[in-house]
Amino acid sequence: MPNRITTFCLACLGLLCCSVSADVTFQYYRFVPLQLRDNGVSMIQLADFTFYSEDGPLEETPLVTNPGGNNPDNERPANLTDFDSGTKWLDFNRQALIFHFPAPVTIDHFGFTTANDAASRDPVRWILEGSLNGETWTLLDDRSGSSEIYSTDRYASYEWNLNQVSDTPSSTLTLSTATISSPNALNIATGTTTTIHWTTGDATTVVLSSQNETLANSLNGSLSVSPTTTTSYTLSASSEAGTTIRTVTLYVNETELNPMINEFLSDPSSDKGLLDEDGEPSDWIEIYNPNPFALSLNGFSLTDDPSLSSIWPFPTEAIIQPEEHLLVFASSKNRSISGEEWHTSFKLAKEGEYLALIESGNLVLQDFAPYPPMFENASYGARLPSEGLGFDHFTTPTPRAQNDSPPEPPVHW
Ligand SMILES: [Ca+2]
Ligand SMILES: [Ca+2]
Ligand SMILES: [Ca+2]
Repeated sequence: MPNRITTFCLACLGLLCCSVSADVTFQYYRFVPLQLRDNGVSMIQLADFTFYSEDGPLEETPLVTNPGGNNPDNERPANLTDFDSGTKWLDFNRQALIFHFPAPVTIDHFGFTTANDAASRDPVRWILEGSLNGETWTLLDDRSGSSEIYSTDRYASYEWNLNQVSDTPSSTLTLSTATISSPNALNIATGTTTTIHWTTGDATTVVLSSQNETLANSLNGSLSVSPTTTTSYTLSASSEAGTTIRTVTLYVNETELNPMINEFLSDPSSDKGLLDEDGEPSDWIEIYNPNPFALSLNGFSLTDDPSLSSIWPFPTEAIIQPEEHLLVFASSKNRSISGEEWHTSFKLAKEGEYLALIESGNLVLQDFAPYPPMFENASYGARLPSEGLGFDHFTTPTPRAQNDSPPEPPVHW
């Protein structure tokens, strides 16, 4: 039996809404077919039926039942969850499917794959419901009046949004001073004026609070605060669809650790690894912020010049968020526009050369004088603290992410 799967771009077809996803969590899902492609047919079939979270298909396998159904021996409901379009479920009676998961699962859409032969047996109108107990059902997707007819292609996969589920409120929460802002956390000296800004969308109730004290209830706004000790602020935006919560922390007089060069790569190959916005392989440098609060990189520079006379400064608006791994391409393309990809004015020599992170006034915060020879597509980076201090070669580079464990050095290194 053929096992070809065609997946359609549903954003193009308008079937799957690609805006903010609306999650629901249930232990039972019930698919009730209401009409097949050929309205005179009572025999339904599908090859696969899949539930998706934001991260992709769910890994949990539900128990699938088809109460009142009449299935041929080798075309049982369990064939729907084997991720094999060559096996199918067929029901002569066009009854509902119930998917019973071992525990509640969160989904934001679902999909199915059509089976072999008769396209007349494809469902074109249905409802999908969710339940926590298998008895009380909530309508999630209602295609009872649908006139959308999809392709008659066989073994084609379709994904469907939940058209009865409202999006939970959107919201933003930001801390800012005159020089820096962050949606996560800032560190201030006592007395620094700090402003909390917030916006919400689709919310009916908004509470900005700190230490169980309500500070504001407006949908959007800003508020100046001046705590004397480290304080967290929480924005809770609610509607009938649910509640969205965001939290920011204002650290006061915390010790700041310097940002650091955490990893770099100097010998990229064109057939694998990271490409820049021009689609070209490039050297790169990863900067890490070890603090739980954002830092400004205004005044910081990178250089490969041991005399420090030729440097590449970060944009004045540059901010590195808490524990962020920020990437700068070392391409010599010299680009430093805020909000765009950053490229130093120099490249990194693979035989090893000088590299430094410097602060204003040519204060060298960290340097390699020089770094050792590099290997193709291997990076050089800081070991994880659990693996001891110092730098090592990594055969699996991790741009914009925590460094991997370094491999045992091969004999030829
Ligand atoms: Ca199957
Ligand atoms: Ca160089
Ligand atoms: Ca990394």
